[in-house]
Amino acid sequence: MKKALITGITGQDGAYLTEFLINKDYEVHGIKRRSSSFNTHRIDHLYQEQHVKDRNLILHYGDMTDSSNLIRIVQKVQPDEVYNLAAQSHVAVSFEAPEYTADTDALGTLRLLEAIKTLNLHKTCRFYQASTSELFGKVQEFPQTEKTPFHPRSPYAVAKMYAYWIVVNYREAYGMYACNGILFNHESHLRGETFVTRKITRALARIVLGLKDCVYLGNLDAKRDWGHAKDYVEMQWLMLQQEIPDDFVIATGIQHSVRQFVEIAAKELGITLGWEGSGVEEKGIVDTVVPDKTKFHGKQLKPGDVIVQIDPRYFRPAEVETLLGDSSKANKELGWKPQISFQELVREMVCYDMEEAKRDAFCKQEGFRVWDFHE
Ligand code: NDP
Ligand code: GDR
Repeated sequence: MKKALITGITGQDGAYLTEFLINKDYEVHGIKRRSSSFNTHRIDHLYQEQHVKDRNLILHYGDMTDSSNLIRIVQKVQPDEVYNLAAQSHVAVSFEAPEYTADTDALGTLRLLEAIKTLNLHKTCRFYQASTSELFGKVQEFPQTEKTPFHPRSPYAVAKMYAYWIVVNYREAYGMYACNGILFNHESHLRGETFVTRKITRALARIVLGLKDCVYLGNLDAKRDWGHAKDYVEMQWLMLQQEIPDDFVIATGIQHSVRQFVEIAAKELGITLGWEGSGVEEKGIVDTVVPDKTKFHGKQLKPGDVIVQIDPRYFRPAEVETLLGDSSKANKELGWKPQISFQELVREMVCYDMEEAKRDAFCKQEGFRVWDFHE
């Protein structure tokens, strides 16, 4: 039985990858952070209680900022494969916490590689690094491939650029099997609630059910190449099963704007949106609405309702305006192709958030308090 160690196991990709590896008969070990509240909801369905014999999912407390802890975990687990998914992964937050982001995303990667090397596992243990399309930042070539020059535009992207090169360096210097997956944006119903896609699907569902009036967004014209996380974790595993380690771009090759994402998600809920104004004045206004789809206990959206507004607080000090990936290399060398379409992705997210919103609307109707949170 192969052993995999996943950092960032409690995140979106960590959850999909854990399920994928368990289905492949791996013993999966994950590093979770100590938190004042439960933080394992994405993997709770896979977790087995500590007293169960022959468990295939084992969690260890740890943090990418703590080298002795990482050494201890790697020593204990003796992994065949390490997937380094842990990161302060929010680009906007990285402008507010640049030092912590660098510590976790850049130095954290170095600490983990050093742990493997110090324990003399670098000839046997394979290493996957969660690299990112944010490395391309101010893009210099369309679409972006493994050969496109980097121009990072945020503390997050700069930290990930260090991580990218230190992985290449350990491969070249010590002959380690280490790979960068340069992944473009990938989403799902498990996506963190403050990333734009989930923020939109969650907010629209709540607006439709009368739990919220309006969603405030930043740059509606940013364009991204959005895929499904489930497709992308398969790729992470595939990259570690080759003869020679290499770096790969993973993307769908199709681009949409944030504005289009809002429109398509709204359509799934029976709403056609129109736009008025421009820049910070811009508003998304209900044009037509399918009555029964949005009716819940008397609340009814109507044409003219403003459900999207711009809040300049969501603009970034330096923006990545447009990203579009070309994953021909992964397609050719690894036989990888995404299976889930953009439309299916949006539908899945909307349906999931509608179910959650219905539950909250029901609780509210029965007199229970329902909380929203700051996005
Ligand atoms: P998430 O934000 O959902 O998950 C991040 C994970 O990292 C969480 O488990 C989080 O723990 C953990 N983490 C954060 N800081 C630390 C730390 N200091 N020590 C240990 N663990 C920590 O990200 P995704 O699952 O979406 O992404 C996975 C990786 O892929 C990240 O590295 C991200 O930067 C990268 N990436 C993601 C893309 C995407 O579109 N999703 C695209 C390209 C790259 P906790 O749950 O406690 O917060
Ligand atoms: P990104 O994802 O920065 O691409 O990083 P995010 O969903 O945060 O932003 C995508 C684009 O949408 C614009 N935007 C908003 N973004 C957020 N979060 N909130 C808003 O209200 C809003 N309005 C407009 C942003 O300006 C941006 O242009 C994600 C993360 O998963 C990274 O870890 C990963 O490396 C990259 O994808 C690839």
